[in-house]
Amino acid sequence: MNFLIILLCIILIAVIIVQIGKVSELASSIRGEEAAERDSNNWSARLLLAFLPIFLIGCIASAIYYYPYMLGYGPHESASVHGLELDHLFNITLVVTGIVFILTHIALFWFSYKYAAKEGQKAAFISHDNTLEIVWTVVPAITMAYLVINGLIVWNNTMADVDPGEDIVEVEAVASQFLWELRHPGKDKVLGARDYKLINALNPLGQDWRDEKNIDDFIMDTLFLPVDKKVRVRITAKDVLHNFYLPHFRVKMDAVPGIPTYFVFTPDKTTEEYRQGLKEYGGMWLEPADPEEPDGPRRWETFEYELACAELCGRGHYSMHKFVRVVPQEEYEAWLNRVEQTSYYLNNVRGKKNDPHKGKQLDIEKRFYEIEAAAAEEVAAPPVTQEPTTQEATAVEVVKDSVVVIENAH
Ligand SMILES: [Cu+2]
Repeated sequence: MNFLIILLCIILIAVIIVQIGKVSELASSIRGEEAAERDSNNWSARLLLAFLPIFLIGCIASAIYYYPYMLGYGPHESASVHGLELDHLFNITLVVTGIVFILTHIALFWFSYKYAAKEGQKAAFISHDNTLEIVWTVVPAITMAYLVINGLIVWNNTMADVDPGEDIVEVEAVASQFLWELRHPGKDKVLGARDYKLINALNPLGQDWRDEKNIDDFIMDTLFLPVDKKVRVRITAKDVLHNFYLPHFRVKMDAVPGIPTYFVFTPDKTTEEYRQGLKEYGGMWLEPADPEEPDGPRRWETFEYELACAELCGRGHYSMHKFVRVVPQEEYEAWLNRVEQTSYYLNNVRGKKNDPHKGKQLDIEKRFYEIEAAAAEEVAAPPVTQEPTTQEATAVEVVKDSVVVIENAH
């Protein structure tokens, strides 16, 4: 037994000696690495300091370069009333965060240089500093409170709904993969009832035809809006999450299946006024819209407000795009008179098996006869200005069809 213990001790002592040898070997190699690390630290510190002016100048230069392209700057002043308020708030936030951004980055890179590891230098131990802690708590608290309170005020103004009985234009935007269906309430200004259970190939929005308010509702290809009038958009989706986004009007709202949302805004610049603003701004807006046609229309002349989907909703997300046209009130009324005949009900349901108003003379039809008769008397009828796009070229064709429907109804 004693022999075993002595043998174990000898083995352990041998192991310890070997380990001590290894440790001293490691220590010497670490001393070499330390020198290499110090060298690398010094280089990193110098490079970080050199990066500071390049980075800050790059940030400022890119902001100046993209200035005319950014919403809220250059010629892109908001085209809606609440948008101006939002842009102002964005600018305040940008100034505050911009100052913090620049100062913290100067401190970050300067400190990396100044306090890089040096031989024989020990880090100072500061347990706490009351003044410093009060300053870095109170200053951000006051700034954040200012931004948040202002944000809440602007949010409440932006999200305010319309008052009952207020004179507004209400339209509906229904999103689905991958298109927008924009429903106009027609002359009665009231959107008809819908029920998702009624949705089928012949009734894409699930309109309840028993509700007479549906009779004059029509689908717009371009979102036509009158200037200086409150617009309320009912927003919903059929399948997945989408987002109703009108960048020039600072309008953005999720379209959620099963949860109706809305947005109220007042466009205060017609498409033509916005185009004039772009023309006055000059620069790239004076270039030809099509580079292959140098004498063709300029970019400012072809500008259109746009509606886009701002939620990555699937493979065809990019194609959820429509134009928005803002026109003076008189032009809007004239447009409404022309396109009212695109009523979905009259063109697709009237007289069919599922028509609940079969055999009944409808007011809208009487009105159309009068319009048709007046149009026949006029030598040159005004052209339909609603522009067909690649997605739905229904507007013009439906006008043609509606004449057929009206004739059949008699
Ligand atoms: Cu979408």
